[in-house]
Amino acid sequence: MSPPVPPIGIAMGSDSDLPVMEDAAEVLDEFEVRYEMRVLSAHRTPGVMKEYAEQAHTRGVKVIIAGAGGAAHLPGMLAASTPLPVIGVPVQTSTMSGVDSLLSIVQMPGGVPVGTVAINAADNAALLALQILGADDPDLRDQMIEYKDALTDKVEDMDERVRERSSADEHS
Ligand code: RP5
Repeated sequence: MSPPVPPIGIAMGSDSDLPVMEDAAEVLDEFEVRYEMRVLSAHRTPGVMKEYAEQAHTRGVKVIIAGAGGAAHLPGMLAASTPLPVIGVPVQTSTMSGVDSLLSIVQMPGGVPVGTVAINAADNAALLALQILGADDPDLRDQMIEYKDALTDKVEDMDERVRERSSADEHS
């Protein structure tokens, strides 16, 4: 029997996007949620990309995270051909610092949304994908609550350290 299809698909336009998209994979590893990774180019392998988008939900994928840079048409073109939620990650380019990718991904026409995170924020894309899955998965939702509690603890520690430093300065 073949293993079940992972609920999250991570797609990217080129393997040059991989260093950024690995951040999404790391978050999913942390939550022990399985994913599949593909290089699918909207411009260089449009047929393969369309087939992936059209079939993902029939195979059991539930959310697609898509990263691309420059013209960055991949997230939008996937969204055009899938009923699944697509989260776009604008990958930073050397020429325009990723603003080109961001605007390209975020400016979708009405009716074909792509949820867009900040430039290179593949980690946030993964967290959002987990939150979407968690809406219907109490264990995953509990893990997300723990994650957020840990963030709160971290910032409270920061606050304590900064406040200690300022009162030490006051008395020096
Ligand atoms: C986009 O063009 C890719 O997503 C990548 O960010 C950018 C450059 O691709 P390569 O020239 O590195 O293959 O399609």
